[in-house]
Amino acid sequence: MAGSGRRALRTLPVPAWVRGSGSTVLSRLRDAAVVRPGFLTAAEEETLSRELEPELRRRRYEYDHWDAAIHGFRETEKSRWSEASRAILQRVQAVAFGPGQTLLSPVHVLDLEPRGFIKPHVDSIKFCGDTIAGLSLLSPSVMRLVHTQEPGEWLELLLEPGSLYILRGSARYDFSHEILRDEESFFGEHRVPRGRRISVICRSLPEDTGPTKPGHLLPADGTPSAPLASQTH
Ligand SMILES: O=C(O)CCC(=O)C(=O)O
Repeated sequence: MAGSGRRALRTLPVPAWVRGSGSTVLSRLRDAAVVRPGFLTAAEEETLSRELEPELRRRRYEYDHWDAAIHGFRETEKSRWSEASRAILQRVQAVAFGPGQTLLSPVHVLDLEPRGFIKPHVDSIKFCGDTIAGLSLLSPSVMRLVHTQEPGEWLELLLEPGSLYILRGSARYDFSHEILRDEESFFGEHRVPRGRRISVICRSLPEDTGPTKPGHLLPADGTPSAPLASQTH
């Protein structure tokens, strides 16, 4: 985003990375939809990107699958990480997840090309527990959350490169989330131009089921959908 817009946002008295339809929803979701800007140092961001790039480059971007929740993406599920990256993921775990929560393994890595976007969806409760935590790399983006029953209630999260977002509880269950396409990528009146974005997403396991494949979604209308990922695995 433009440097001047960024400076202006930093001066706002409310958390400048989260905006919403009203003070009630903002205060209700204060601990349920959290953005930690600058969670990664530039060096840590570089470590993750460099480690992910060769795996991602082997895959092709996918478009317009008939019921896909994502457009213009490639992805991988990664279990083996370098020591440096493991240390970063452990920091995510410590900040975002409680001691009683088990994380889904492997970690989901999603690469959106500049025109790529994620449609509104609620992660399936079959495959994902109470908490989703994502690191954003390379490009800023805007994540929009909309209440599934009260569409007038919404939040927007500004996700800058190096930031961590956490969705838990009501933000994860009662609100759909999406990553806006470039043409719609505004945080309030601030344009947030989209480039290629990589996200590294950790999820807790559903409390009462065993490990299973990550990335399965329920669209905002509640209809069971295809995996977040393509049908390819
Ligand atoms: O790329 C992201 O950070 C969001 C991914 C997403 O929507 C999801 O994992 O359900």
